[in-house]
Amino acid sequence: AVLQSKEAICKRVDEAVKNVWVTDVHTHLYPPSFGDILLWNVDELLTYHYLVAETFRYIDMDYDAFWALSKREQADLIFKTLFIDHSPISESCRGVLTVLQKLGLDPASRDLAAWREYFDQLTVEDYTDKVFELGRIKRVVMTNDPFDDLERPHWEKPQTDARFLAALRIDQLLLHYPENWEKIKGWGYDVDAELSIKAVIEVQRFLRDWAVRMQAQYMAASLPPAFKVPDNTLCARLVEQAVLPVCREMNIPFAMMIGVKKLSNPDLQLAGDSEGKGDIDTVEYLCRTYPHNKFLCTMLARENQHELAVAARKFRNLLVFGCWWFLNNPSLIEEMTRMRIELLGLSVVPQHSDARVLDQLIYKWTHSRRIIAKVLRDKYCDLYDTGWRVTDEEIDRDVDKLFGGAFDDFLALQL
Ligand code: RAT
Ligand code: ZN
Repeated sequence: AVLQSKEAICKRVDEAVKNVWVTDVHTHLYPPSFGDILLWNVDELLTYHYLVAETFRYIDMDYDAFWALSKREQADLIFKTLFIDHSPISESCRGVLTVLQKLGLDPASRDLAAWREYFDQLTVEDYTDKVFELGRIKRVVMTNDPFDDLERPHWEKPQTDARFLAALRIDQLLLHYPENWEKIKGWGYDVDAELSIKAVIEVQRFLRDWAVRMQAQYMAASLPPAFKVPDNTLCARLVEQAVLPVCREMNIPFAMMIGVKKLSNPDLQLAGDSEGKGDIDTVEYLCRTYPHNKFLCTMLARENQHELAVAARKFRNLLVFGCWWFLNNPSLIEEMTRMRIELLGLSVVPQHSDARVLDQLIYKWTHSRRIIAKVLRDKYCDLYDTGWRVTDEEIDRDVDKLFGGAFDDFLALQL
């Protein structure tokens, strides 16, 4: 039906965004069958590395002393520091409270012991169902690293939980080939230190084997600000000579997550990475030179966002996704989502969760849905002012695109 007022439009947008089942294109989650490497519960929520970094803003404890604490002790300290000694107004702190609230626990109680008891009574299988239901999550794409000794054994047999799709993560190959080529050789691929032509063919075979085994939706890497192609580096050669040919042959995208300065402060461990501005010319070079390859891209610097959206206007083989990591904050999500929709319409994936802890699916999507709905309300109301009229079905269709449809279309695209 045609929507005849702005009030009706806003109501429909809110409903559509609240109800849509999400495809989350980048997470660090695993199916329950993978056991302990799937993180969940309130202690994991509190010890999320975003909160660890924030805690060190306030405490003078030695880094080593913090890392020597048990997980539960770390969680206690983080809770005391970020929630009791100060009000939890940062986005990551607020996220913990949204999760508790949505689970039906009472944030006002400040009763960490009671919250722990709640989680102690759950099985991971039931809890996974519950989180997917509460968050209205259809599917999540994982981060699957064949170099991870804890994860690799789980791929000896096929993964059958259809809610969890794989992504072949290749940071270790692209950025640490000198440290890793002997490992690859040990797995039966005839590679060498200098990356000879024969080794390139073998790296291709390695990538193909893993992409097939995992049924990878895409290959992905998190890359430094200085990531540059073409270049006479092992990384650039691997991208052009091994990754892109196999991606093309399998018609899967290469996802570039550009702008991480790894271990800017090593004492913070996983929480120690920083960000820097990346090189958009590399993204444009790749899209132009490999028009039959597909590229997913997200960049970590706010300063890259406009040029990245412009690049996507130039190249249909580029799909921009998510407000990554330090950008996953309400003010920046709103700014980026507005700009992207203004430049790219519905051909964008506005958000991914990057959830490392299962429970985070709940808050990351609750918070993001609200902001995306706000932006959409404005955009449809601006349309209304031109005299154009939309139907409720059209709003549903558009929302579906933003929360998964555009990603599915891109995966299916044959160039
Ligand atoms: O957002 C994060 O949790 C980061 O630590 C990274 O995992 C980043 O998203 C990545 O995938 O490298
Ligand atoms: Zn990530």
